[in-house]
Amino acid sequence: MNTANDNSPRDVDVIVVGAGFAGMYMLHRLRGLGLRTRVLEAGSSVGGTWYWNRYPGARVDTETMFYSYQFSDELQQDWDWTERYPSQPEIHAYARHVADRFDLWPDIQFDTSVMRSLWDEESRRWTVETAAGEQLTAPYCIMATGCLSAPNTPDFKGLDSFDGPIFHTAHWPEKGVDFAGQRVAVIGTGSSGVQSIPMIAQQADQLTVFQRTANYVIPARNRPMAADEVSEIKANYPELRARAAASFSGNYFPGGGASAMAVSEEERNREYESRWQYGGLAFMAAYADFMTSEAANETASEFIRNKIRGIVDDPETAELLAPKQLFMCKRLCVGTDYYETYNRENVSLVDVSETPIEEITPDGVRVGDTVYAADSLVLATGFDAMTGALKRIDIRGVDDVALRDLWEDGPRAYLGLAISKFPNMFIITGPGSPSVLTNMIPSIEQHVNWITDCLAHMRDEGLSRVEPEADAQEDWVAHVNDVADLSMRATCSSWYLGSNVEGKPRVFMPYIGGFPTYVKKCDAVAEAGYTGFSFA
Ligand code: N01
Repeated sequence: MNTANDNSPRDVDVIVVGAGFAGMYMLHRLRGLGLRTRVLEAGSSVGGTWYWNRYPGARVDTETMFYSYQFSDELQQDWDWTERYPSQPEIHAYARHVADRFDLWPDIQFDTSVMRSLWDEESRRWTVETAAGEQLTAPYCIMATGCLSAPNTPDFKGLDSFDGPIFHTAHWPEKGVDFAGQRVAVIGTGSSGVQSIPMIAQQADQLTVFQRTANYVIPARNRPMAADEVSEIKANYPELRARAAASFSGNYFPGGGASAMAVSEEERNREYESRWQYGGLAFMAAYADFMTSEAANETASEFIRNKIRGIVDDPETAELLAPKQLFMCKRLCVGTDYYETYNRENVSLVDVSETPIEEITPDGVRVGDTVYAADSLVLATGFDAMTGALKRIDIRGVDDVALRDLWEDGPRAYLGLAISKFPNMFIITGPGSPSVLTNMIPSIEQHVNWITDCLAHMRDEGLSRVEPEADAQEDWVAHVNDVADLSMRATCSSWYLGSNVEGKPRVFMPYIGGFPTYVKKCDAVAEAGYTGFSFA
């Protein structure tokens, strides 16, 4: 592996920040345009989220035959996924395979955190500064920094005083952790907690889970991929990918009904049961009105609550695990033996919804007057989603305006792709694009393709500066908010809204108008000569 280093050129055509699935594909496409590119990556390998999130049980919850690149038919035909929902090591191996196959390594500089990115109008260049003080310049800067990449560590009183090790699921030690014989406390019951809790429970002597909000967890039904199933999907990839692209979330789910209220209770429950057995996120596609009809939503919610009551032996624990908020309002979780884990004698659940965690003490977690003893603490407390990774970099555009200040009341970006006052800068799957509400890899590919086309257009037209017009951006932000207001998804506390991070403005960040509508809009903008962008 030969990677970019201090001796590589410092002045290039494009700087890409991040070597996850977005940064890798962006590099590949930029090379195709003949642009000299340097990718700066904080981790020590490619893969982004699939490099950092190495906690026990980490695996994707989108069927991986579809959670994969489609830009290269050879790649999708050659690569064999072994499980319906591959684990982090397998996805990371896939990322490394892509880097090998397309010879990406020489242009990626690892262990390099970007601290600052400054626009200079006179030279029309970005200067990007790393934590080591290195400076690189380029006319274009592309932020492939990820939507869920800035870990959120709540400011628990006394956290530093804890005597044992503290692990964040999003920053897990590469060599793994052995919890054998230990008392472990896990804080957080989102997707990361849901996946890691059953695994930690199998190892630890005692596990105490601190739950602030119960989540809906659908069984994954993970299994090895059968050879004939793989070959059938591979043979039909173009058609299946097209079907996924035409669906609201860019996912391949078995189709459902228009309204849960339009069918009898018996029929509805048959549908729910079949999706519960099928497993995974496809449960969301049972009926189209879960986010527009409270009554429809309640039927799915109650079905799942009853499942929990049927699985969990202790009725009090079952009631604590039964979610109170709308189904799908928070990101739906997919798990393996999640509810079953609470039947183990070494696992206990502490509800902190009404009495919050007071402090972390040297030997445990205090809630009210009780200290729950722990030797190790696991923070499954999620991310400063969508804006965190960008705001943690000091990005300055025209007239030295700071992105952090401009976004103080919430993110504003045109199509979630570019930001007014930040010329020649693009963001991949930024706020205001469907991103986290969709299958991420197709969404990444769509953005990378769009940016590549825009850069090719500029080259062909002899242009060297692009920036969204302020009015077009405001119109798009207003549209994103209007669409969000139509959905009940924006009504409960969730990281989509920023409500998991103290002090973060409450703004529904992703575009909830659906993947096909969004793609059409982006294509129309490009076909009309990039309406809403000004060029020079
Ligand atoms: O983070 P989360 P995550 N005191 O924000 C709790 C993707 N992902 O890392 O809900 C007590 O969902 C917080 O409580 P509450 C996926 O998109 C995918 O689990 O805010 N608790 C919550 O329970 C996912 O949605 C995969 O009340 C506190 C938890 O910490 C997204 O990443 C796997 C607290 C955080 O849950 C984020 O998931 C993993 C406090 N002060 C992640 N602060 C797959 O593909 C926070 N919490 C399967």
